[in-house]
Amino acid sequence: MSSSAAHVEGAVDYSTKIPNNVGLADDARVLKALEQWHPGYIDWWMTMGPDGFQTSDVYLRTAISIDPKGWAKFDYVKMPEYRWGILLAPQENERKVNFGAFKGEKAWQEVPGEHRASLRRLVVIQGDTEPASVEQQRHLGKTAPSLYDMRNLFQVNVEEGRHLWAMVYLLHKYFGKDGREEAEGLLQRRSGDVDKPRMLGAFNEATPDWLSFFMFTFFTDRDGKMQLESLAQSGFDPLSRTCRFMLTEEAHHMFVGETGVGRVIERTCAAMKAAGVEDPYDIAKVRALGVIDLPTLQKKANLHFSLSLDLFGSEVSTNAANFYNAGLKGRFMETKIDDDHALTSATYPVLKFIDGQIRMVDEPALTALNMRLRDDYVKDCQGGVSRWNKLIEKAGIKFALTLPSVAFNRHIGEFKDVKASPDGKLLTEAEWAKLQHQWLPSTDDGAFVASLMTPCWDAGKYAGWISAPKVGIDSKPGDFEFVKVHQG
Ligand code: BYC
Repeated sequence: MSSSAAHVEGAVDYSTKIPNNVGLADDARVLKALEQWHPGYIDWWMTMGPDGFQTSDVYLRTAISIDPKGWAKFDYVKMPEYRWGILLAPQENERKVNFGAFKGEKAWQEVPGEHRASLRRLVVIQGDTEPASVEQQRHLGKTAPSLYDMRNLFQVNVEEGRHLWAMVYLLHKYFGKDGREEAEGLLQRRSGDVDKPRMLGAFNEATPDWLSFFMFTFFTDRDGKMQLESLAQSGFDPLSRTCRFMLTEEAHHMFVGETGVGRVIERTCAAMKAAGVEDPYDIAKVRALGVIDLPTLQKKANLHFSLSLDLFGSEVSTNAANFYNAGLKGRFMETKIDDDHALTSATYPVLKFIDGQIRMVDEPALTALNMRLRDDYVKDCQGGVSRWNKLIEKAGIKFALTLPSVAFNRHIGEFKDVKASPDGKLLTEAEWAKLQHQWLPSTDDGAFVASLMTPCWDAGKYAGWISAPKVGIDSKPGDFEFVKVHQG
């Protein structure tokens, strides 16, 4: 039996240097290409991955199968020894192209020639975000508020690394020489670098503290979810299968974000109650308790939400229309939508800036696909924000977090040239300059949050600004040593 038979059962073949369920042992060309890419990746991981923890033993989850129930194996691993691999969801025999001009055709197992450049671009953009986020988060281990949180950070990081591998596999397997060059480029660009920045805006921003990390994993990883859901609809079957498996990992990243912010809220509310502080806007009093005031949480949410909205591109986009028409990138839950899946005559309401006003106008549904995906995203975000508000309500504090207007603090699309308040009121440049720090984190806010970022690495202990989680990872008890740090 060939070793590739393993992937039929959904198990992962560990016999090659690169664990996989795509039969790499029988695909000498791609195996060799990936083995040649491997040292560059490790070099990138050692220089740009988690700073200071490469020899630590981390209680990590590794995928050993793609079976939804049985794929996670937990054990202590040194991160550079993590088995990054190529994992695709199982192939569905009768899968079709489900939307666009080629709807009804058999899903493609090879890249359709005329859409090669578009497809490569989508894969490269997706791939570029993965190492970018690891770079953005590389300093956070040093200020981890607990070993539990540190472990979650590193889990997210190794999985983003694996998502990079997933895209690099597609590039090597399906895009020949230019695919190889793009795979190299993914190791060359750097988050925030002036000369060779990462491709999308939000991935060049700093993640200076743990509150930013939690907001990032809540808001920006959720863009990841929406984009992966859309790519999982792709008529190019290997991309669809790759994204479907990535989505199973993405869920944990958003869990880290939502529960992370939730635990900050719980701790703040508990400290306020214990000290008899009722006014959430009495920032000095709340901060004096060593916890993060709720208005600062709102500012961080405003920042990360608006940066993440930019990741959807322009509301009206011919790129998006072309991707859809070509069967490359669908809508969120495409196959569950009840319409013709061609969108040649449909319209969709789009919020635009017209004659000095923010107005809703109908646009052809095909060009409005970014807007539609963004609407789905906003709904998804709102669910999490409402859950946060329940925590505040339960504590009896009069405060509610809100999502700012989609016109607030934008750098891409309809609203990039206007200034608007979080409630969507248009402002002059002067008003914006005066008021922006009421809505976005100021230098002082940053310095205050930074002042709380002192490491807390005793097993079972948590920094004073965040509460303990309800349950440990892998049902481990509260005092479990999630990371054995061993710093020299
Ligand atoms: N920054 O028609 P337009 C994730 C460019 S996150 C810089 O407006 P389009 C993750 C655009 O490339 C998900 N440039 O937009 C999360 C185009 O350039 P060209 C990542 C931008 O193309 C956390 C021009 O503006 N995956 O996985 O319809 C941790 C006009 O484009 C930006 C994807 O994004 C920006 N924000 O949509 C780890 C999926 N926005 O072609 C991971 C793949 C637009 O004129 N990408 N531009 O040079 C796509 O589907 C689309 O490319 C975009 C943009 C949604 C990003």
